[in-house]
Amino acid sequence: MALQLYAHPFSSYSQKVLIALYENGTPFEWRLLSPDQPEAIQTWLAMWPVKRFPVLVEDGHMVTEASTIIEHLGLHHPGPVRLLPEDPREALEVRAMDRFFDNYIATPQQKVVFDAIRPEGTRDAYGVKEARDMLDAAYGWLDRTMAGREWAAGDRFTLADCGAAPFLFYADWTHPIDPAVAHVVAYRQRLLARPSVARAVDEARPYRPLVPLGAPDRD
Ligand SMILES: N[C@@H](CCC(=O)N[C@@H](CS)C(=O)NCC(=O)O)C(=O)O
Repeated sequence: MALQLYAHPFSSYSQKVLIALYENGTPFEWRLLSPDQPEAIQTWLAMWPVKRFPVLVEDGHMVTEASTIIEHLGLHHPGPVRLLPEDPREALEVRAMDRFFDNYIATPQQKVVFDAIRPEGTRDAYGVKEARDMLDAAYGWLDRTMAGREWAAGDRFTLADCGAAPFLFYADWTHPIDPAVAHVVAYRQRLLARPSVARAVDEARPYRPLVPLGAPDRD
């Protein structure tokens, strides 16, 4: 049975999985989580009441969390691009970088965006300041780390880059990356030039006006 992906093209975590699928040309069926597809939304909410996406379904089995989905694809649908190295020590570095991008780029970026769409009077200025400080700290650390690397964990594109691409893409909209952190700027550009990433970015273009704090006029 086909893989079914409950996701949305403009969502960063959905793009993380889409990039992995596109890297290996893995076929799948879209289950678009959009208001005009209420059946997909109902099925997804019934399966995963924490209301987070993407979710992958294979033969009735649900796989949640973007990183786990990508590991699942590597185990059950391997392709020419191995996104987790076979060597466990190398795989550990990939997982460490993947955690970095989820926890210290995507999480504070989402905090700033979700705060902006809260009703007036319920905003969390202190939390937003903390999130922006976290992004600055993360950009600084990443700049030093990427000084000697082409991709997040070394010279091969991996799971960690699948997340880095959409997270740095949107983080730069939300909390602009200072040109002084030149290795981060260059890495973001390398990611955008990768065909799998360019495809995910292109598919999200029609939805750009919906992204809060977005910069629809630039990549
Ligand atoms: N830990 C989850 C995070 C997924 C996530 O935050 N997805 C966002 C879309 S990019 C979401 O579900 N947002 C819905 C909401 O916050 O209500 C993962 O790794 O997949």
